Amino acid sequence: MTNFFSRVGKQLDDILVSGARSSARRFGRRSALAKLGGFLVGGAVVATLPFDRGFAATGEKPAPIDDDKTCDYWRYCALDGNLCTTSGGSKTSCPVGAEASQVSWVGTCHNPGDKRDYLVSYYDCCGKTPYSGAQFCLHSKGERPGYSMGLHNDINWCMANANKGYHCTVAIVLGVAE
Ligand code: ABN
Repeated sequence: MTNFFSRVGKQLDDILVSGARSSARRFGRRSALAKLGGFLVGGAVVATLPFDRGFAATGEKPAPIDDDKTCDYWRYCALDGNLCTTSGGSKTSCPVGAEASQVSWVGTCHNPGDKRDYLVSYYDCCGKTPYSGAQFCLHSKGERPGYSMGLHNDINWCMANANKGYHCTVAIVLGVAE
């Protein structure tokens, strides 16, 4: 009887030991480390892929540089006023019922499309009240303090027109800045 119990006990031991070994092989420290290593290497490779992560900082995609309805459009670099593209006109023409100012402000803007600098003239469109839904932009590249009017761009250029009411601003490219 004692022999019987000791044989059964030995068989149970063998079963438990072999089960423990097999589970150590499957779920053991080395196996877990190997899997963790795989995840880390995979994560590092994905992190180095050349995705556009610009939106991560702001939470939104950057405005396209060729969208002339946004302040980021390249030729608006020295424009201080309402965009005519959002006031019923275009980037080069005043809306119906408004006329271009007699005088203007000139800036030098870099066009990332062809990597060249251009002289841009900002004419105000006059004779109409501003459109309430217009996009207002405040860019002052090249502007100097307003001790002299010609150095400052926060000016109503409709001042020389018969009708001095400001409506919006257009941006005319005059030529390449040498
Ligand atoms: N040049 C745009 C503008 C108009 C009125 C006042 C300030 C600036």
